Amino acid sequence: MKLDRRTFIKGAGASTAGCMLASLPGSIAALGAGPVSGSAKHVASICEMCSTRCPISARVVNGQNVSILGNDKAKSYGGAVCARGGAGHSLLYDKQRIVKPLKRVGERGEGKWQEIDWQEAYETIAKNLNRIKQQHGAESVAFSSKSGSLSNHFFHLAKAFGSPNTFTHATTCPGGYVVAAKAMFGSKAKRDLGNSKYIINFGHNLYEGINMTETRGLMKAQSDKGAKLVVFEPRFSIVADKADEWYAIKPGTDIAVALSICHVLIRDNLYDREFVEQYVEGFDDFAKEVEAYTPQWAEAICDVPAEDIRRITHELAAAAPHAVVDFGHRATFTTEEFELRRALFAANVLIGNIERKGGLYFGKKAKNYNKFAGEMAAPVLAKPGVKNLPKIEAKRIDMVDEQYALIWSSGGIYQSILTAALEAQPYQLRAWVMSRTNPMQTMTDRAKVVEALKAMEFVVACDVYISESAAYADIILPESTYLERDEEIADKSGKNPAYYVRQQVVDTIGDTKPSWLIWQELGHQLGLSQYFPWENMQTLQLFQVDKDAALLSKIKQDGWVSFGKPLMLREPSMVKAFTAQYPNAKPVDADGTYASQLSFKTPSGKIELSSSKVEKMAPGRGVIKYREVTMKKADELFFIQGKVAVHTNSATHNVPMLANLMSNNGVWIHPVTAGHLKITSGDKVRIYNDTGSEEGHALVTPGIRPDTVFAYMGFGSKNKELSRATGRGVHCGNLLPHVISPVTGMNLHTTGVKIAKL
Ligand SMILES: Nc1nc2c(c(=O)[nH]1)N[C@H]1C(S)=C(S)[C@@H](COP(=O)(O)OP(=O)(O)OC[C@H]3O[C@@H](n4cnc5c(=O)[nH]c(N)nc54)[C@H](O)[C@@H]3O)O[C@H]1N2
Ligand SMILES: Nc1nc2c(c(=O)[nH]1)N[C@H]1C(S)=C(S)[C@@H](COP(=O)(O)OP(=O)(O)OC[C@H]3O[C@@H](n4cnc5c(=O)[nH]c(N)nc54)[C@H](O)[C@@H]3O)O[C@H]1N2
Ligand code: SF4
Ligand SMILES: [Mo]
Repeated sequence: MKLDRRTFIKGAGASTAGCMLASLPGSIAALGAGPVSGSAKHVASICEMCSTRCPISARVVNGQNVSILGNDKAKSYGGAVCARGGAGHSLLYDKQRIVKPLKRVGERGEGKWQEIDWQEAYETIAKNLNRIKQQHGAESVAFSSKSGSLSNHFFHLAKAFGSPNTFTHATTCPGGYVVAAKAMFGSKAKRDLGNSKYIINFGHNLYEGINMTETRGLMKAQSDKGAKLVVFEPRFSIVADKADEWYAIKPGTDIAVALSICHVLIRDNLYDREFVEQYVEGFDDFAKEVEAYTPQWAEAICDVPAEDIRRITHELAAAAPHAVVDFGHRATFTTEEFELRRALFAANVLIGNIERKGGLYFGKKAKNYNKFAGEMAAPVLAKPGVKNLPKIEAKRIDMVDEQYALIWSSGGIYQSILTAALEAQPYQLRAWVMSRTNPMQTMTDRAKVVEALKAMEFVVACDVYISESAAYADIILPESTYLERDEEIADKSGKNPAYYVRQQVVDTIGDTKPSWLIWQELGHQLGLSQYFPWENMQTLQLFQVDKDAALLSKIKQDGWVSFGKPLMLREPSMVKAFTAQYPNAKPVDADGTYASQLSFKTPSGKIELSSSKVEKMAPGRGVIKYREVTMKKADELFFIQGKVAVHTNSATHNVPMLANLMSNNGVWIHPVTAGHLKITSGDKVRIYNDTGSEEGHALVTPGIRPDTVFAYMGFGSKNKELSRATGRGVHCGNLLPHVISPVTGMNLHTTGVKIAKL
């Protein structure tokens, strides 16, 4: 193992400089790793190697190691895990994992730590947070966490404490399409890739950015159903490689193709007129707007031949309604994500694929599903919580502007923490408590994140590693890994209701705790005990199932329990199977569907292709429109990023098994561009812009546009404690400017860079 120059302080006494990282205080190595203990039988649980959170089945094998498989009961996941899911044991037993609370004893970010016990950690945090609250108000503390099972308890603590400033990763990832869907449909939408016969994909990287059910859906559509896949991607991704047609679209110009697809659908009378008449509000305004968006117009903007756009649109319409224009996932290509994702949804609306096989649909949670079934087809889970939470008067830092009103419940504008910390806009933030998030890598403008962390009076991080961001905390709280903890039952309903639960597989290593317990115990220490009345996780789970112990035990035993049959309201075969199962089901329409029951939580109750609500929030944006955006300077190259199959965001680059598979990201560059710059594959290069500068190595490939460079994200950590990841590859977040996009509040992952041989 490599020696590290930093000084670590163990217990009360300082260890010498140059101590082995393997004996980092608070790590397993410092404890001396013992044999593996836990369940020798398969335990059904949930993966957390990424936030797809697949159902798994795991056990300890011969006291030696942990085996992780998929759960056969969850058919849409195929009973499988991906490479990262299979590497959970490598995180669990990583000697660099933290297993004791740590207190900073040097400068922020200097890397000097002292092990402390939980009581001291809680007391230190409570003393500081309560002081800041007293002096400046609870709202001056920001709480941020990746959303999911872990964030509920954390945000409950924030509310009990009195701060409105809670943030998920929304504006770095799904916020664009979620906000667009809320504006148009009144709720989130899902896609039924597996049953689609024609799929148009705008950089939805499903064969690398894996989402088990969707990735399998795309595979199923392509291999079993013979679906045609058309991909618009600036680089030759694996999805592009598996496509029937690939167009190397100019970065950030997808909206022009999307709008011209809508243009052709309307002009050539290919759209589903009946569907539009029944369900759509604002069609005329939209149709008028897209009149100008011809394929020729789009070709000039995005380098996609007009003839192909026209032909593809005709093919799409011919396959409709079992066809889909995929609305993507990480919606951060431009500042106009709101318009792009709305335009993509609009194309689906025009072909009338809503609630049809292979199209878009809305989640069927138990409450709604039971209404259709006319009986308790699926249990409805109760939501644990307390009624008497304090009323918070302070405004959120990101909600001062009306245009952002649609974001509220999806996590806030994460990067607004930077503006509030550094410019006191709209007021000063003074403390940051973060859990399962690593903004230094994942937010953008790393230097500003460092500045913001340094400007804070107090910082707490809860993680499984000393992540790049945790390295700047005052107190680090070590969470048990997902294999060591129990959590609440989670709702994973899709076309029918489904539940699953995370369960402990192995005995807890070291002095770690599950985060629900951490936030409860901290709540007590903060003097907020009345808001944390539950005893333990079992109490919470029983509350969820209304004391139905048999149901709880079934969910735990099977690990995946789904109810009823998949239902899409406008799909005759599905409605038929549904009504055959439930004798008291709602009566069907004359055409044998529930089409007349389809309604939308928008002001008009219809799908809003144009929206007066949006016009009021953000004047000029009621109708979906093309707006030109400048992503780079004339003499720069586009810089874009994506996921790689064997790593997760910023989370796994230090996990030994995955670091062994891949520990560096080459910078993809086209041979012609490389030739001009005298760069050949493997050369050391500098990639730089006004935001930052990074060193890496070139990967010369024709699989990228000549005006674009690409790197897989999450590499190039600058934190010495993550020794397997430090300095390996280009750190993308260090090159991306701090931006808050209109309406969605999204940050931005595409920018301009220059590149030079070193
Ligand atoms: N430049 C650039 N930036 C991006 C992206 C990009 O493509 N390019 N992608 C964006 C996207 S899509 C997303 S979703 C975000 C994700 O960004 P984040 O929300 O920050 O999530 P991760 O990087 O997945 O993981 C964050 C931290 O969680 C810790 N962690 C892992 N498991 C646990 C656990 O069980 N408990 C606790 N307490 N901590 C744990 C990890 O060690 C890691 O430090 O990044 C975004 N940022
Ligand atoms: N293995 C793995 N799987 C993951 C994750 C992971 O980190 N690793 N993270 C999970 C998470 S949090 C998410 S959000 C999803 C992300 O899922 P996706 O959004 O599908 O994946 P990304 O790779 O982030 O980005 C999508 C693709 O967009 C391309 N691209 C960049 N700019 C443009 C553009 O202007 N136009 C077009 N058309 N394409 C462009 C990139 O080259 C990239 O291939 O993946 C999830 N699954
Ligand atoms: S996609 Fe892979 S890493 Fe993500 S939850 Fe599923 S198995 Fe785990
Ligand atoms: Mo994401």
